[in-house]
Amino acid sequence: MRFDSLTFYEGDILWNGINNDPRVAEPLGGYFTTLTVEAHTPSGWVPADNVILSEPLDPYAYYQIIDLDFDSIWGDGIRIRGSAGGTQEFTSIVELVVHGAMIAADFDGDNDVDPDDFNRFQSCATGPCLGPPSTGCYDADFDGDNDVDQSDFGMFQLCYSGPNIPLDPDCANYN
Ligand SMILES: [Ca+2]
Ligand SMILES: [Ca+2]
Ligand SMILES: [Ca+2]
Ligand SMILES: [Ca+2]
Repeated sequence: MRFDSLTFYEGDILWNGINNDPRVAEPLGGYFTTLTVEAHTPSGWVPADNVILSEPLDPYAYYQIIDLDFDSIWGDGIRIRGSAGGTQEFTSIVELVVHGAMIAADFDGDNDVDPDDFNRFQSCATGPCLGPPSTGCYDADFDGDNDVDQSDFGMFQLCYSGPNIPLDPDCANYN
């Protein structure tokens, strides 16, 4: 799938009494000094380019909520990585919200619609009114009528781009 941005929710930096109130004492840990974004691709974890933080990482701030914007990146997983600050070198996070889009027909999430994706589609085909699709194949039922048949294939064809040729994100707008 395509990842566009994420939101990092920092957790409790007073964890287990290690830190005192950061307004009166320098935090011993619980914060990142750097933050990068990586997507999992067929060639491993790849860093996102042009990551922009909505506010700077601040060791003295509790529960920071930071939006990270970056160039769209394709993969089947996403993670943040960073260096831990302070002598205790721990970090804290309560939630990570990821924004992106599943492009229908690009089943393997590599930003094209090619024979690899077709093989997946074909293995899911049921024929007209012969649904429901088997487990794990619901995303091949593009028109949502509980089968994977010629009408779904027609939609697949609209999105076909060829190997390593970027797909048209609007091909998914079938309605
Ligand atoms: Ca693909
Ligand atoms: Ca049908
Ligand atoms: Ca269908
Ligand atoms: Ca491909």
